[in-house]
Amino acid sequence: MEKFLAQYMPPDYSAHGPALDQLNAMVHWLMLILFVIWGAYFLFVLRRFRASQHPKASYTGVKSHVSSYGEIAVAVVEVILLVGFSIPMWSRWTTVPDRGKNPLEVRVVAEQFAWNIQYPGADGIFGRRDIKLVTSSNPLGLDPSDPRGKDDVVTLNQLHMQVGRPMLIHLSSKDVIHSFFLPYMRVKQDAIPGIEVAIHFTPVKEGEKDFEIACAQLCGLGHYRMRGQYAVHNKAGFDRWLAENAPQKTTAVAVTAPVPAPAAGTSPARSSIQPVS
Ligand SMILES: [Cu+2]
Repeated sequence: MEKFLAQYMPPDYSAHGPALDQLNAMVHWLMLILFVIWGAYFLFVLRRFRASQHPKASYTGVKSHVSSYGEIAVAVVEVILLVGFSIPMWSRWTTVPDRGKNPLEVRVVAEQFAWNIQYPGADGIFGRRDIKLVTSSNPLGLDPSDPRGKDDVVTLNQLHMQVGRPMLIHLSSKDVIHSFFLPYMRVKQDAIPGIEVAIHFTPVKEGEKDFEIACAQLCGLGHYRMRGQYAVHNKAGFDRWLAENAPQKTTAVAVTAPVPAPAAGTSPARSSIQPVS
């Protein structure tokens, strides 16, 4: 089943991906078994209670307690699934990697129709953001007077990662609900206005070909072109990228070139480099 499904899935580049694909295969098996059993039962009932044998309906119904026991059994299985599997998995997913694992922290702020991405820079601390400072040339509302933000790297639709290093993404949205989808990383999470959701995963293979950030939530007329790219580098490659995109001494925030260029008139126009002072 897993091999069969893999033909229709993008290749897997993340540490948690194989477990997720296995679960996907298990759910497909379970659904297939349920489908066959219920389908057989349906056919049996159609024949057993056909109108030619039973011209008059019985209004007394079943007298035994078999169905009650069946329902209790289903409830017990569901409690086991919830307490034994779902809650531990949920807690694993919501426990973010601690500082000891040196995660690469990134802020991703979705908007119609782009992904704004902020790296904390050399000091490892994000600059202050204020919604009052958001303009078309400062999409994240970064405070230019905050010294911690001076070294922050801001990109549009470009996410760069380091192989083997956990990613910790703080995801939010400026306008409507979007969904941050990295198919090769087996990551999908809604971006919700007013809420910052932390997601984490570890890319385990280098690559960038066909890596696309997709918006998986119909979010407006330009939804189809709300795309970004991401790349997984080795350490040297990632450090080089970060150094190349680090802001100049005179520039508080550097923005790498947007790719693909937004169509005219449908998105706030942005220059490729945006000095904020
Ligand atoms: Cu969207």
